[in-house]
Amino acid sequence: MTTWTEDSVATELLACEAERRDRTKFTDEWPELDVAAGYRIQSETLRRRLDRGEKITGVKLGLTSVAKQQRMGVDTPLVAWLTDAMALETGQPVPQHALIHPRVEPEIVFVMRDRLVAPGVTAEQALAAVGTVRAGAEVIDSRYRDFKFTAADVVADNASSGAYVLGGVEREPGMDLVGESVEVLVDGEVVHKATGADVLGNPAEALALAVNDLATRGLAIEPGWVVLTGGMSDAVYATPGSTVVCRFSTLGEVALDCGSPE
Ligand code: 0L1
Ligand code: MG
Repeated sequence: MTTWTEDSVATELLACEAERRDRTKFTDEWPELDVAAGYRIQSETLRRRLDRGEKITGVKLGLTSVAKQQRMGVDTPLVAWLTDAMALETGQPVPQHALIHPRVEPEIVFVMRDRLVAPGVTAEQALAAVGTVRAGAEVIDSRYRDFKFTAADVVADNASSGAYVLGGVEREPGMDLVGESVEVLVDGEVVHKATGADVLGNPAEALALAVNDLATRGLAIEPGWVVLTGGMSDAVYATPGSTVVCRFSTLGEVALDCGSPE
C-alpha cells in the first residue's frame, strides 16, 4: 500500500485531473488524513496551479445546502478556490474533454466590490462588501470514483472544482437573496427546485463563513473576486448531448450545453 504524504496527495490529485482519471479516496489508505491536512493539500495544489500561470478568480463554498450534504454524505460546509482556468464564457459547452464525470449545480454568486477581511464578519457585514449578485452554474468534477469521499478528501480535492459560468443579470446585494428561487431543467424537464434559503438559510451566511474560514489561514476575499455560495440543490450529470438550464426567479437563466463525448 502507498504511504501518502500531503505533498504526494497534492501531486496525485493534480495528476488525476490532468489525466482524467478517478481514484478511491485517500482516507481509505490514510485514515488519519483530517480536514486541516485537507486544507494544507488544497493550498499546495493552489500554489502549483498559480505556478503554472493560473490566476485566482475567487472562492467557492461547498456543501452549504442540506440537499448537497445529504447526497454527498458530508455535513461540513467547505471553502475552495476558483481560477481563470475554470471560468467558462456564456455559451461555452461543458469541457467534457478535460473532465472525468462532470455534474452541474445552480449557485447564487457574489461579485465583490470591496476587500473583505475577517475574523468575526457577520452576514450583514459581508454583504456590505458585495458589488453585484449574479446567477451561476458550477460544473463540479470529483477526482474520486463515484464522488465518494469524506470531508478531508473533498477539501484536499478543492471541493470537486471543475468549471463555472455566470449569468448575465446583475442585481444589487439588497435583493431578496433568501427568496430567490431556481429550477434546474435537463432537456426541458424540471428535475430540481431550490431557493436562496437552502444555502445556510441565506447566501450571505455562506459569504461570511468563507471569509471567516479564510482568516484562520491568514487570507481575505479580494475586490473583483467571485464567490460561489454553494450548490442550492443536488447536482445533475452533465450528460454529453444534453442541455442543463438553471432558471432563476429574478437573476435570469444560465444554460449549459453539455457538449459531446470527446
Ligand atoms: O462534489 C461535491 O459535491 C463537493 C463539492 C460541493 C459543491 C457545492 O456544494 O457547491
Ligand atoms: Mg458548487
